[in-house]
Amino acid sequence: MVERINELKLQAKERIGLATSSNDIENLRVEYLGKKGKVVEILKDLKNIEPEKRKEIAMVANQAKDEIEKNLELKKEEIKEKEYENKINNTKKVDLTLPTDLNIGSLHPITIVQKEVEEIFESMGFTVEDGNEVETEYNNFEAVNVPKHHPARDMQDTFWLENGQLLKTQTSAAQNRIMKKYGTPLKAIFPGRCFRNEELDASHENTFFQMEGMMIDKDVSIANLIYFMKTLLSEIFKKDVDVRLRPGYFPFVEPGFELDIKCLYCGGKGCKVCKHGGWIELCPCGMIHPNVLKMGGIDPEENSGFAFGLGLSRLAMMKYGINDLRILNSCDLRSLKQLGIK
Ligand code: FA5
Repeated sequence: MVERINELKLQAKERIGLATSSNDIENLRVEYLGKKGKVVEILKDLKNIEPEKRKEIAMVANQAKDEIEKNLELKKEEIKEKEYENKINNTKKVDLTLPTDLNIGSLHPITIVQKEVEEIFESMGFTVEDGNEVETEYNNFEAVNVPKHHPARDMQDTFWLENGQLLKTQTSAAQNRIMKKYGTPLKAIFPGRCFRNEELDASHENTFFQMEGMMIDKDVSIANLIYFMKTLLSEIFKKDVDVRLRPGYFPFVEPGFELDIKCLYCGGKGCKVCKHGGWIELCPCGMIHPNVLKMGGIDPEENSGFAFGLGLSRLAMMKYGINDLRILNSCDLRSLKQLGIK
């Protein structure tokens, strides 16, 4: 009987060696180790063996069973690997490094301008910070010195959420959080999407981009503010552009200014872009109000600073000579092509 068992073991080994698929392996497993398999058949005959020899033969049979099991397992793994390799070899290969002439899209003009402005300010030591789109009423208004019922709130018709929060109307909403996070000295810009329930026209959208900037330290003055604004505009437009600074009122700055740029679309003659005034409001700014510094945890006796709220969408509009801001939100790829952006 031991001979029969050894023969069976050898036969199984040979046949397992010849198997070429997972199916073959499964069939062999059933044939040798299944309930009605060859190993069980032999074990059935144990009852006909004298009891003294039975134990020894049972041991040989079990060893044979283990060995067949092990061989099946090893072959199964080998076949699996081969099948995987074949699958990979037969899959169509794509060379991701090949050049393509497909129309694969590009950055949005506002994003391009935003990146440019970020680089300019980073080169002057400013960090770029993030703001939220959903904001608390406190951050958007109260922390920038616009308490409830202040008439300045009327200038920003706001989208309120049912939970009492709002879609931020201005990037100034991040001022308080950033002052508390970094303290002084502080040099930061924070771009972001803003939302207002506006009457739409060529220079007003309900969803638009601003870029806020703040510099706070000892002895920061209006001269610093004008220097940074001038550097920004000459770097962006790569040519001298006419700007004017006039007094402007914002509760969070004192004194406050409106920085206007001569309409690059009509050269200042007046058109629908500049509402026939020849100038476009681009970047209100001013010296940060002491109340705003205090609310941000900064001592106004020791420090001063400037803040500005650059209209990024309008800047992109001027830079690309677009005569209607709404084109930028239109998702019309033809307009990108016209701007020379592929
Ligand atoms: C503000 O939003 C102030 N937070 C800016 C500021 C910051 C002042 C820090 C002082 C210190 P204003 O509402 O004017 O200000 O908006 C700022 C700029 O955003 C505008 O000059 C304009 O360029 C742009 N802007 C405002 N409303 C719209 C709109 N509906 N569509 C497109 N651009 C807009």
